[in-house]
Amino acid sequence: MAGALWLVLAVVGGSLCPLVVCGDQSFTIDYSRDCFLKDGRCFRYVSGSIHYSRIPASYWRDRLLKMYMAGLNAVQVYVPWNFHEPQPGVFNFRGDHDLEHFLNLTMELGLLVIMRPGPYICAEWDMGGLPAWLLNKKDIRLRASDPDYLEAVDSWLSVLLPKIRPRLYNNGGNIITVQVENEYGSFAACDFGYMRHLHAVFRLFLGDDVVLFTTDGNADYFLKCGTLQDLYTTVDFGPVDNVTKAFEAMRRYQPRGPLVNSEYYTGWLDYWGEKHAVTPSDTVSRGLQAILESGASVNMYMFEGGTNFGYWNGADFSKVYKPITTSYDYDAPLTEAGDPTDKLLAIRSVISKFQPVPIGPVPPPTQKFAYGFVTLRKVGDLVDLLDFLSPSDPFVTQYPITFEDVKQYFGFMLYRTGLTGDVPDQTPLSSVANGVHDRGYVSVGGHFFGVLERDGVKDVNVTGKEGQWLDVLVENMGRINYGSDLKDFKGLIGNLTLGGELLQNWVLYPLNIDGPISQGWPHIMADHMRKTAQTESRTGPAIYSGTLTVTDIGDTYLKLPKWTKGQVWINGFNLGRYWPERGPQVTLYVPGSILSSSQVNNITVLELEKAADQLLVMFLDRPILNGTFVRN
Ligand code: NDJ
Repeated sequence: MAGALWLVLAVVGGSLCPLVVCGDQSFTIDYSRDCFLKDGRCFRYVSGSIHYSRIPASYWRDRLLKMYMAGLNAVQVYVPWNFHEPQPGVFNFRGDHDLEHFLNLTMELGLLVIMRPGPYICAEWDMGGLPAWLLNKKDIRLRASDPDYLEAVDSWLSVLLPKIRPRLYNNGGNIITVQVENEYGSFAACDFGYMRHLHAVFRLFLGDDVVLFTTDGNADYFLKCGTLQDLYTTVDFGPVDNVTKAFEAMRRYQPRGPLVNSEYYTGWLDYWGEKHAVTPSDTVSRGLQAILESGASVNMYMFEGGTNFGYWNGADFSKVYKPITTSYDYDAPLTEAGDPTDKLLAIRSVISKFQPVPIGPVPPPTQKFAYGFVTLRKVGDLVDLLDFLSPSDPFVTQYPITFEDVKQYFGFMLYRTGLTGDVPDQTPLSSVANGVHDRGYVSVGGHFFGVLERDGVKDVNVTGKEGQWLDVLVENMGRINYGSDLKDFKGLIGNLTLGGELLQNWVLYPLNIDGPISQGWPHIMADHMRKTAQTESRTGPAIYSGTLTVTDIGDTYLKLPKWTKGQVWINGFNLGRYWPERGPQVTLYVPGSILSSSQVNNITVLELEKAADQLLVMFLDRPILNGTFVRN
């Protein structure tokens, strides 16, 4: 009942134009009055960022409705290229990737849209949204006028932008503006030819009258390389920045037109091994008030952060490699699970001082369940399951080659070589050139010895006998998404030595763990087919499984007490990485949409280091994102 009321309000507040042409709609810029002109009237947007790729599709409407009820009149949306083009020329716009469905919902709910098609988006997303297959050409120059890069970009934009064009406001849709690239001024290449090329392609596919814009940090050294004639300049800045100064910087590059902060930070991202980032609600609302008082349009980044499911998290590089956590809660006004917070109410009350907000309560939090404990059992050590997880022929190579070399872009690959002599005493296995991207789980003869870590542990001592396998399971922890190190090759990108001796003659097993698990493995294996775990050992990479039965379905949070690090799937859906030992994130968000009340729910865990003695996991009704953290 209450839901129906919100919907009516939403439609009344929004555009009633269908997707077909609505001739009287126009969205332009009035340079004499320094404002956007919507249907001939000065207009300002108060927007929030939401990443559809970080939310299950069945929850999109719920999150958008809450954003509408919070008083926003627009949402800002990145399109991650690598989410839609997993292989060159192979596109995915289905299910959780159904961009057009998401855009239809924004339209139904009466929200305007600020599109950010990249092609680079940053966003703490793997490689800033660029597909890792671009690295097939090792010397490619990304975000620059490299012909191979431009060819891939043009091919992608020729698929994406025609989907956008009929949805532009001037064509009867709800997309008011479109961003070209993202914070290009923060990137060292400073290639105006590249930006001009993108400008031409955007114009070709979107037409001459849509407002195209750029976004950059609010300082000359960013704006210098990020702005381009004929693209409207906007800036980004957070609650602690000086609003006047930031807009003065924008004005040096965009003397007339509306003031815009394209990314006003409501919170911040988290790294594994660092403190959970929190931005107090009063700091956010005070800064927002100052922006709105200046007459500017604003987009709040993030309004709903969501989750880095699967392997989608990015990483930053500042002196060392710093991967982003699975949760992208961002301390945003809507939590990772889409629940309204005090920050949302404070923001709504600030907005209401400047423009009407919809009457009626913001929808309540969705129901959460503490389903309790589940005991898992060991399926087997990973190296004993290669028939299932790496069915094709392995690669044989004298020296290690990268994930990209074998077209394995995400997840894990096993690097194996035989010991050429006995190693009776503890002997260092070393990555001399810091070449483990990003973590290598080391075993000899099935016995686990430890972890090599990029920018961290360079040596692990091992012992073994001639002829035994030395296995290094390498994990890709997410590609760098910001700065000049975007070409972040994965795997063993340099040689390993054992006691100073260079290791050669490797056999590489690319692992496709998600494939079998999404088909129901290992749960569907008949019991007599199930290889009972060869060892009861709790250490080293291994698969564990269990089931959860529920009668009522809701969201829940998975905690893996005393487990160390790994990846979890429920009913074949990859929930992401857990790493409670490193922190600060302790629980994983489990959307109720992936659970079933009519069948058992299959839990599969890949534990990489050491499982908990009792093999217990538990489902809580609240998240823990600010647990203790341990720097590497
Ligand atoms: O445009 C960027 C956005 O996509 C701007 N940000 C955001 C931070 O959430 C996000 O990546 C920056 N990120 S500047 C880089 C942070 C490096 C410490």
